[in-house]
Amino acid sequence: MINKIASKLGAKTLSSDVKNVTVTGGAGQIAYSLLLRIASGAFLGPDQRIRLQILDLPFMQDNLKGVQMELHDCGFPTLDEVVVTDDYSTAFKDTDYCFLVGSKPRGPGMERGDLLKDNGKIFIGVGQAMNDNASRDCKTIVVGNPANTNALICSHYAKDINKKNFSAMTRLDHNRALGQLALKAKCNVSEITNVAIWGNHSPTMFPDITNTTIQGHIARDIVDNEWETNHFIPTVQKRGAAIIEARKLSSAASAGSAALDHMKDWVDGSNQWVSMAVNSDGNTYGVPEGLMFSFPCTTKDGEWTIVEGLDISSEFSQKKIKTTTDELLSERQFVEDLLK
Ligand code: NAX
Repeated sequence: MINKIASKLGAKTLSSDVKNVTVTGGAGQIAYSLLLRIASGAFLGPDQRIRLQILDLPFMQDNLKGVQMELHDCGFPTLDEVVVTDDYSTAFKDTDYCFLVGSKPRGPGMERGDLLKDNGKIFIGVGQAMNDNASRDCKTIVVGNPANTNALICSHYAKDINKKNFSAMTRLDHNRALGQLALKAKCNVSEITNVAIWGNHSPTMFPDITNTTIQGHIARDIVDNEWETNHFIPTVQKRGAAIIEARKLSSAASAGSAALDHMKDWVDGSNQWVSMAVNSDGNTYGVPEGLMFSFPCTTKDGEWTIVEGLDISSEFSQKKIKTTTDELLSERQFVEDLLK
């Protein structure tokens, strides 16, 4: 019956199984664009039936019902069910994929430290709920800021789920870097390879084009050092603030799109480098063990692998990687009492 309906709507045969996809912060602006794309099949493909399990705070439930109504109104054949809730157990029940977007925004006069602690507490609850309810293979992206340290806290509390299944989003920074290079070289982003974002999703991140090629040529032969240092790197690092300045709202559609790219490439594999913040094993590029640190990665068969053997020995690279590493270490120290 389902497949009869699906073929009427132009879809191929739908899968017999249903994948559960959790999105937190479901009434927020990133989720608004992300949910529609997940539901449409852009994440798991046009044949995979999905159940969306969308979480937001109790006082956002009316807004969330509106989102649920819109999802029903799209008539996506891939969308089996839309559950909206403020209950963590319901949101994470048997979930296969988690997009952790929900978090408290930084308010006026709020220090970064306060944000770390307030949002850190949210991710304790999320980690525990995942541990109690989610599939043991559940793949997770943390989008809510400070994303790297939130992911660290979440994975700490989801103690029965492999740390390799947790990540934080630096894909937006990666995509921003691609966008800037394509504009500069007047080419298509698909003609650019081997871009890397190292470290934290914050202005200390290091967008690195040491190994980048543009239309098959070494990027640094095409763009000059002055542009790289004084335009490219600061533009990528401060793009979030520039979007707020222009739009009077923070990045939303591009953030949703990057979260989808990140998860899709993780699940499907990618023949390109992707940047994702993942658990450091302490043996890679001198990054201390246990930090959620953005590395250039490749993905295959549902697994990410850090690209190894890159030369980061120049004084320039070392300085940039140290700055972002030190920031992540200080963030971890700040939430030390939450990691007991
Ligand atoms: P919004 O404020 O529009 O939405 C956030 C939603 O989360 C709200 O509906 C809120 O009620 C909900 N929420 C808060 N606490 C929650 C909890 N404990 N459980 C469930 N839901 C909860 O923010 P939006 O623009 O969607 O941004 C979401 C997060 O993404 C922010 O932390 C933002 O800083 C972060 N970003 C991260 C990016 C990255 O590259 N890693 C880039 C974009 C974005 O800035």
